[in-house]
Amino acid sequence: MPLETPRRIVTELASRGYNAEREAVTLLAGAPDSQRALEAALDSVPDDALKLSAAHVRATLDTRAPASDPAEAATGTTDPPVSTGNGTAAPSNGAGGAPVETRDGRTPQDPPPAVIAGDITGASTGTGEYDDFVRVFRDRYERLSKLLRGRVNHRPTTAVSAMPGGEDAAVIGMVSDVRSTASGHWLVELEDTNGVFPCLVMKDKPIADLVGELLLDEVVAVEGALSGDGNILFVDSLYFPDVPRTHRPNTADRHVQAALISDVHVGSQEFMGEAWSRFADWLHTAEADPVEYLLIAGDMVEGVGVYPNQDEELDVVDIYEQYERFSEYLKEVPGDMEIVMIPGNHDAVRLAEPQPGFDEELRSIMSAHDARITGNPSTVTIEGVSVLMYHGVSLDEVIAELPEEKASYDEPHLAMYQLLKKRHVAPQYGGHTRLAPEEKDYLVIDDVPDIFHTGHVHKLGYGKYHNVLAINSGCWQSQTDFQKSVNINPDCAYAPIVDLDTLNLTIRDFNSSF
Ligand code: D5M
Ligand code: FE
Ligand code: ZN
Repeated sequence: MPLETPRRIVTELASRGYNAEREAVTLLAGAPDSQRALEAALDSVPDDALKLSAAHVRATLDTRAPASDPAEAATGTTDPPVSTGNGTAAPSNGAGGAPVETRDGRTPQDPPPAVIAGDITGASTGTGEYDDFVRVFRDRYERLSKLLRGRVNHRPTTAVSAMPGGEDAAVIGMVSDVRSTASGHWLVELEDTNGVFPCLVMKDKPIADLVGELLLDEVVAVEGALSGDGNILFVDSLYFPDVPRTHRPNTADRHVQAALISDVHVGSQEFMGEAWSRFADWLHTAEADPVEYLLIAGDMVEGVGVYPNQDEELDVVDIYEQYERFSEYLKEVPGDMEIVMIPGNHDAVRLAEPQPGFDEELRSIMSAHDARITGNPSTVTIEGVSVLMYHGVSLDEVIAELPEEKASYDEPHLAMYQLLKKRHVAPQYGGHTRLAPEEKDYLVIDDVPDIFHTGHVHKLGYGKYHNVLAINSGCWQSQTDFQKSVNINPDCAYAPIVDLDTLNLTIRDFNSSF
């Protein structure tokens, strides 16, 4: 019966509070009496251990007894067993005994740790005062204008105001207003650190189409000619900070994969526990052997009081219990995978962005898997590939503000392209997206990532923008009453799997049994 033994082992270990390495499960599944082997292994684990390692199992298994065929038992397939390092190779690898542990407790098979940048956790200094907002917007302007300076020969708005009419001029500014004039042209006000300058985009120019992409507070550059009186700039060209078309993404130098998911929503009545377990079971199979990383882009739990009347659809009403439950589901995931998690708007951290990672109390609840917990957004580098992880609340805004063909719930990756183009994960301040003013603007995309990973809108969408792989990862929560009322059809129980060596993507569907 496919997967039954490993699945039972994983479930049993999880119910007893243990998370297990894939290889440990494979070894147990291959033992002549799996149940006895499991008991023996657990007896041998130190009291404070949370993870059952292959070394623990091997130490208690009588490896001289002929095991049936661990690879087959583990995968449930009849394919010829491939020596993947988690199956037949392990008990007979000749090296013998437990793998050597390095000083930090990692074994040689463990994936190298992820490197994290741009994490606000523990670095928050903002007090929410007016001055803090001035500072963060100034920082945004400084950093984004730097990206535009090579493209236009701009001057400060005060200098442009002093120029005689009719001359060519360029301005780099934050969009402070966009409105249409009586004759259907567009008046765009750009603000820099000196002042504001009005720019007119004529409706019959090809660039008029770009005005539809503008969001308030984003930074752009314009070029054109001043009016006769010098009071307005007639725009000929409009530039976004953007990702260079020549961008060449980094790739891993070995075959290794990452699963990119989000929006688990444990604690909601609509959380799809069975689909989750199918996903976790699959991760224990030989086919998933290269999947060494699991990235979760926010909304681990359903939370409480996030939306009006949300309590009517809660399965678990206590927020800590929701995290306990989430932690149990996380234990089903192979213990030797490296997990990186950022919070979302349903999680128990401050709502304003940048959001810090989970606090100590929540970390201790989710400690079993030793996941890397970081802020929203964060850039995580795994195997040399940088992944910008952002939950995605601003996507609602981008989709609401932009024309359907430029961003929609059916094509959420197009909205992600807009964020890359604006080089900011949440350009518009004051709508859905709340901003916590910090020392600097953590939401600026300084370095172009190789992969951009978001969630939040519960729709699967992916594509490449100037060679950056953008993935919006869907969810593990079936349609809620609210979503039904507004006609949102979520994409549930899909796991996008990225080859880090090629950046190719495979979508795995866990909606039904194998
Ligand atoms: O949000 C999932 C998606 O559904 C996201 O696009 C927002 C939208 N959503 C869900 N519930 C509501 C309510 N009550 N009001 C407005 N928008 C909503 P998530 O935050 O991940 O549940
Ligand atoms: Fe969500
Ligand atoms: Zn969300």
